[in-house]
Amino acid sequence: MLLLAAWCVASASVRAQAALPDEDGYDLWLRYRLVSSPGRLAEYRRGIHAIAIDASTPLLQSAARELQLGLSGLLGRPVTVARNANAAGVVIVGTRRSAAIASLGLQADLERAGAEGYMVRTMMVRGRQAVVIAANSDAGVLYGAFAFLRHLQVQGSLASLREVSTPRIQRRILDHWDNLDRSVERGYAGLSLWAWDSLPAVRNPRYRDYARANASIGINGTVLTNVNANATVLTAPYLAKVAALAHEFRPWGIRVYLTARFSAPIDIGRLKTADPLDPSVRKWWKDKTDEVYRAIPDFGGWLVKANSEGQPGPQDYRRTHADGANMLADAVGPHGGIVMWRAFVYSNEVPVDRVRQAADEFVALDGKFRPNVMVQVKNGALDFQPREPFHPLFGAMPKTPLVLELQVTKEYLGQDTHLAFLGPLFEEVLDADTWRAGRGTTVARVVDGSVDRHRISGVAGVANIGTDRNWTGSQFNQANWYAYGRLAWDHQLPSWMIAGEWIRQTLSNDPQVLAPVSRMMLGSREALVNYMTPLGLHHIMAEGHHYGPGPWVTGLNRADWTSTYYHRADTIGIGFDRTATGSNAVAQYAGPVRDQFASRATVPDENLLWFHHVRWTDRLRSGRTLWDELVYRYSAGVDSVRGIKRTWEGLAGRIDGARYREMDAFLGIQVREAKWWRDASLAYFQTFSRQPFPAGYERPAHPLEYYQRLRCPADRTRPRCDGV
Ligand code: GCW
Repeated sequence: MLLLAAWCVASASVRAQAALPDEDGYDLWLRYRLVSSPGRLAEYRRGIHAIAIDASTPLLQSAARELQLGLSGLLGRPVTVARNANAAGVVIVGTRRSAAIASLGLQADLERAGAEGYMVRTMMVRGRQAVVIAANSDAGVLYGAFAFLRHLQVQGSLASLREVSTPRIQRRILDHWDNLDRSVERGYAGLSLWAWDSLPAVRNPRYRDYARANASIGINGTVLTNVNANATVLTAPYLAKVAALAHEFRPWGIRVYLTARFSAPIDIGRLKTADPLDPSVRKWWKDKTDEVYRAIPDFGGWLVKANSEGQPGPQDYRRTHADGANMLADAVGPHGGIVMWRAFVYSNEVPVDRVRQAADEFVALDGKFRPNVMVQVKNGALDFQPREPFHPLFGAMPKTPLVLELQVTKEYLGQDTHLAFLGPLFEEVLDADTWRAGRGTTVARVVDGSVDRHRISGVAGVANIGTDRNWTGSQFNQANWYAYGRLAWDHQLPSWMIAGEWIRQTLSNDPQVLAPVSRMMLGSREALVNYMTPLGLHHIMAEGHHYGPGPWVTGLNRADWTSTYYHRADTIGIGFDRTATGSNAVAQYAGPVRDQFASRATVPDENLLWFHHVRWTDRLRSGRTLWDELVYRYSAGVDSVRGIKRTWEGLAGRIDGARYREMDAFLGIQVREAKWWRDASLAYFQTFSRQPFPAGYERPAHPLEYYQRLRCPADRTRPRCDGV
């Protein structure tokens, strides 16, 4: 009898859940579905009736439009704009200059909100309960509107609503590595969103949705073009197209930036040289920049990759990076623009250690840049690996504002298919302590400018966005775009909170979904580190596309593009000695950090093989030998992914079928490929260690040659690796 009752309940709830309509993910986290908690819905319906806003500017119109759209969806009834701010249940929205806000005595909160921040609060206004969204600028109001909607989407209480927030970093930018032929370098989500052929005539509604999504998480800039740049974008016809995009983005507070190809004066300007000290070159850039500002008055500035991986640059003329950056800075300076000059450089000669080079070249230039130049530094000194120690430049250039460059697109982390929530990776970098000005000189505080009192600050995320209906290639990859924006706004937000917000807004407020999906997401990056590159291993991916395992890759033209260069496995041990007995890259860190990494006694296991060559038989903290620990970690990674997949299977029926199946299929790929990574890597490293697999661990399914023969696709239009 009891059993029967339980069966009835179970089948009834499955029936109810089966009714969830399919979704394609297009709405991202701006998915304003009816509030699912009856209690909260009733509270919101009692407390929210109309919006009072003087939508006299484009940004305020955006705020009004979004509030109407969002509130109507969440409350399940139309919420309209009312002129009268005196009725109960009005959401009063405006800047401190608007009459409705000015009289409310909000000075203290508004002070804290700063230029771009906001305050959102439930309070009594002339004897009636109201919600107030106020800011010092139109952009602040827009961010406040999104914050209010987010609060309702996660079903927070209206009664206790009181939030004041201000961004810690000024320029919160997405970098698109989008080419003019619409291919996207390291893009795994279809084509570039920018349809250059049909611009400026056709304004795809997607441009606006892109801007809305960014504004909702506080992103305020976008670099439209690849750092491997094409000067054609600087010609008049293309500038008209860029201006059209800027026009679509402007009402959402998003500024446009472009990449400047250093040889543009030659490529499109008919000059013989691009020497930054040549007067004709300087004039060319000044004139070109003036032309850009005529088309786009709020143009943000230039992003430049120079003398790196074959890109032209000032060193072609025996000038320095500072000479190049300063020339462009002088051109944008009068317009209020900035230059973001990338530090991702490594020489063509292949020196002792590629990870040393950025600091070797840039530290001496500290203090030599114009005030409107920022040097843009990747989170680690190599290249967006699943885990890297923080880039030493963050602890070495006090006089230069540094932009932190993060990669949202997961070039080395399973690309479109593998679930790897990057919140914990971003957080790890931001919280890393450089010790440059004593304890607590974290990367976050260097980048937000507070340590050195810089007047400008910035952060950049290499976008994972394309024309795929779900924007990012996989549903879960949306969470990385979201996490990037939230941390760019406030680098103190913990990942678990960001994951929770995203899940509630995007998937479900059901606690039975929230807890397991949070666990899946928060453990996913560490799982990936374990099955790809545990213990500080790095750059052992297959060549070129960087998708599957390729620890055996060797003998390419450039040694520092091969795996053997990085892991240095031999019969004695494995790992790159970056201490004084090796490349001494560790000396680029401030004293306490250098000492911690340089000593085998104190280096964290996570970075062990990044800094040390370790004997196969040495014992680690766990008590296991290095070889046994490798087997253990690789296997733990695979087990974690299997666990993630099982957790997901338990959610069938609680998430709409379309998204459930898509994520499930990707997790199936991830389980197979995590095992492929483990088996291939261990089969290969075992040829050096010549140690047996410890008891109780699965042996690789195939001999090493099998994995070495597999040919993997460079893009997703071809089938995945056969035989994995
Ligand atoms: O991560 C590497 C990528 C290149 C990229 C380069 C860079 C845009 O493999 O595709 O080029 O870094 O950041 O410049």
